[in-house]
Amino acid sequence: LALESRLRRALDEGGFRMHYQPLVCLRTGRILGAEALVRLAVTNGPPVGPGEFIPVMEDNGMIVELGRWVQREVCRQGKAWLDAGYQFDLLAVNLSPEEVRRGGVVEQLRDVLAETGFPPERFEIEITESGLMQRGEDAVEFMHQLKSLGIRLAIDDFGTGYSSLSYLKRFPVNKLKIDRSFIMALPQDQSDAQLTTTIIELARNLGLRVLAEGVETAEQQRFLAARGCDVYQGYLCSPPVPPERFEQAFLASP
Ligand code: G
Ligand code: G
Ligand code: NA
Ligand code: MN
Repeated sequence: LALESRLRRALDEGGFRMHYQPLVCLRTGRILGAEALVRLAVTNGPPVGPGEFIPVMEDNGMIVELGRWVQREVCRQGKAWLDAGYQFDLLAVNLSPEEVRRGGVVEQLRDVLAETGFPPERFEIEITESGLMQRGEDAVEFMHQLKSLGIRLAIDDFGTGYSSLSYLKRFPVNKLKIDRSFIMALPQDQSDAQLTTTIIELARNLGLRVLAEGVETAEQQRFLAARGCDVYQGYLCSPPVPPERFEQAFLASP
């Protein structure tokens, strides 16, 4: 089946799944929650990751429908975990700039939160730095609308998108996620070590939480903890896993 028809069918017939990657507190080691990442179930064809199918869905507009499903599924799952007595601080989902451009996201999220009863203060939206900077002034207004729902906002892939400091000050965000490309070569690479240290200090000076993506070694974890980074995410703890696995391995038993 051609990729586009496979994606259409997956939307119509429940062929998408969410996986959850733990977010780990660098001070205490506690699991704070998860980033939810979409997966295409392996039926009718070879495995295809979101890095491949998200751009296709952005081009043909299916991203709007996928985004709605992702938000509803994560809120539904999160509410079920809370109702079962599992504790966590937050679940995060990605929002593509193309979903934002096509409109209706704020209303859609308001509906999903109301419908599922998931507490908005435990819901985080991740938007890439480049996606925000493309939109300039509009992004400031859009983020204020999202904040008015009571949710949290994170800037994803931070360090890759040329945010001006003046925008950063005006974006109503809670967290910076340092892009994995800066973490990869830590602690040996001098310039990445400098950059990472500077981003952590910048976040702290602005009163923002700061998370390091793509942490794979204990050395990287120690480097980041020593510099006051709040949270990490990466294979050192776990790759993204199915909800049953996340619940069993990472959520405190109710
Ligand atoms: O999980 P993985 O590393 O394969 O993700 C590849 C890319 O797909 C990442 O950039 C990630 O942000 C994006 N992605 C994963 N899940 C979602 C989703 O639910 N919505 C959007 N818009 N992007 C996603
Ligand atoms: O673009 P975004 O940051 O939303 O995407 C997260 C992506 O990073 C996912 O595809 C996830 O599978 C991947 N990822 C998560 N942790 C690690 C890691 O420790 N190493 C590498 N190489 N990739 C990771
Ligand atoms: Na992300
Ligand atoms: Mn990222």
